[in-house]
Amino acid sequence: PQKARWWKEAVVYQVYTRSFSDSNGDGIGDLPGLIDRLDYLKSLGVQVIWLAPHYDTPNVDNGYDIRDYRAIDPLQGTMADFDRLVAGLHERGMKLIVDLVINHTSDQHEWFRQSRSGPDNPYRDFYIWRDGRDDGPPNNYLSIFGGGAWEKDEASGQYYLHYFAKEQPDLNWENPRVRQEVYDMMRFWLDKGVSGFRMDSICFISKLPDLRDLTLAEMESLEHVYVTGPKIHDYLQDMYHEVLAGRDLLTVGEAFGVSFENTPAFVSEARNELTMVFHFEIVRLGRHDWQVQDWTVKDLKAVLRGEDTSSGPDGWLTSFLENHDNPRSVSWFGDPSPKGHAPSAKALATLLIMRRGTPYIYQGEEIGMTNIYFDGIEDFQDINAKGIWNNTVGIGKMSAEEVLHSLRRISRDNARTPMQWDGSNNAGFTTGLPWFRVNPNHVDINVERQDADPNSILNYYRTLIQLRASQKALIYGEFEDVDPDHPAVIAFTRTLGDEQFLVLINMCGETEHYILPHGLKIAEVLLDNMSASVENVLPDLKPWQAGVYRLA
Ligand code: TEU
Repeated sequence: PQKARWWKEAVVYQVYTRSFSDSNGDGIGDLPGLIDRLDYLKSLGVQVIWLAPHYDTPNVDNGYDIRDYRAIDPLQGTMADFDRLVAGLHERGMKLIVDLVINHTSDQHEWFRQSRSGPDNPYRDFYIWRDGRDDGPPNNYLSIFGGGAWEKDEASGQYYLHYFAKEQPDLNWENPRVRQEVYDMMRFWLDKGVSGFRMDSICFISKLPDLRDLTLAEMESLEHVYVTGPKIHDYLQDMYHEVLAGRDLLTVGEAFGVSFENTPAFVSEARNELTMVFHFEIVRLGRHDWQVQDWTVKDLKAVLRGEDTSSGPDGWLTSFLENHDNPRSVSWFGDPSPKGHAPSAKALATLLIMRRGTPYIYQGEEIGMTNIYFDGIEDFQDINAKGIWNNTVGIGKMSAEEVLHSLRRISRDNARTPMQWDGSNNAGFTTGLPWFRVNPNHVDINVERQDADPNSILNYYRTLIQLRASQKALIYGEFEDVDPDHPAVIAFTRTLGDEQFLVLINMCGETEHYILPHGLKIAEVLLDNMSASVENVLPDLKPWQAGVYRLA
């Protein structure tokens, strides 16, 4: 049985500050804007906010390029605003976790300025410098954002490693001084009252010791190689003992590339590393890297079963369908058309909140925000989209139409359009000119309208979150897929002791004639997005019908 922990019971809400709420009319979301919305977040029932990087940054990758770990990005506010945010959350019985970006810094970070200034500088070894090979880089590593992973520094003739953009040089975790600096910085934020960290790209921090060349297959899935550094567990345990121990924190690691089988080593409570990780198998279902592929509901169920095992016997796991790096779930897994929008968003919400694991809601997901249509490459803002474009269309490898077709569907920009608060100009996000275009569908899809409508997606979320909080079995109960082979319906149970619930989700826009397997029978409807009663939930599941039921 699972040990009771606050971070297993909580529902987390991810705020991408830049696109959440702008208080000063400069068109960029900020901390005071977020503070203004805390009552809204409280009303949703979430207990924890995951804040996007709030640190001083040149914003090459929207804050994932940190220039100063101990200063606030002036576009987002001041240290006093940050302190007010923490206080405002604590007053409401809520907690804050912050984004911890420690695989790399900005190239404008003081450590890198020093490091770059020459091979003898005491900070040289804070980053990963190597001599070139022949006339090229030290090896054939590629960047996750496209292109090579080495940048030549003309002054010294050496190259530095960057798994992401060239403005994001990777820190050298081998260097104990780097680790001590990072630990100090983590203590600084913990002392300010934060309750944990979302650790960006954390499984990439240990590099492969020989920096050998990648095989062709490895070049196709870099994340699977970059997570195999032999010291990753040493570093995480060191960090735990130096910083995290005794503080009762939520620590969630981004585990892009870590297999389900290898996950218990990260999340086992006995090992003292992380409390949970994010896997990307679900959000990346139906694509390889940035190219779109087919997916089926059976594939999705196989991933759900696999991921459920990834906690191992004494670890925990996350549930999420969206974040700031992936398209909107209603556009990817659901049906964003007027007819399918609300029912499919509610069906997905049922999956998100009712499976086992701490749920993470991404801002706007709770009102069913959708992807946005981009006409051409000039409409994209994201450094990743531009990288993909330059490495395909830019070098004549693919046609513009082909690449645009994919980017429209998968681009990270889809998740980064401003939060839709109301139907007014700029959706109530800003009084100024928004940094990124507002989705025109904000006139229909917005918080104000859904708040007033008892049948809205937003109010369905509120009910789901309350339901989860009220039933231990929906938090700690075991997950069992009771119908792995059905092509359209997800059916699973959550069981704790004598308590057992059934969750049914019709994942398609057609009526499904459905008979429960194993002679199971529904005795009570706890929640149903079509307001069905015990007598008529089955045998005909309506398009996108979903709900939570007690079994007879
Ligand atoms: O993402 C790291 C990561 O491995 C991916 O999710 C990646 O961003 C995506 O696959 C690109 O298509 C984290 C952050 O979440 C992301 O926003 C940052 O850009 C990245 O690290 C670098 O810090």
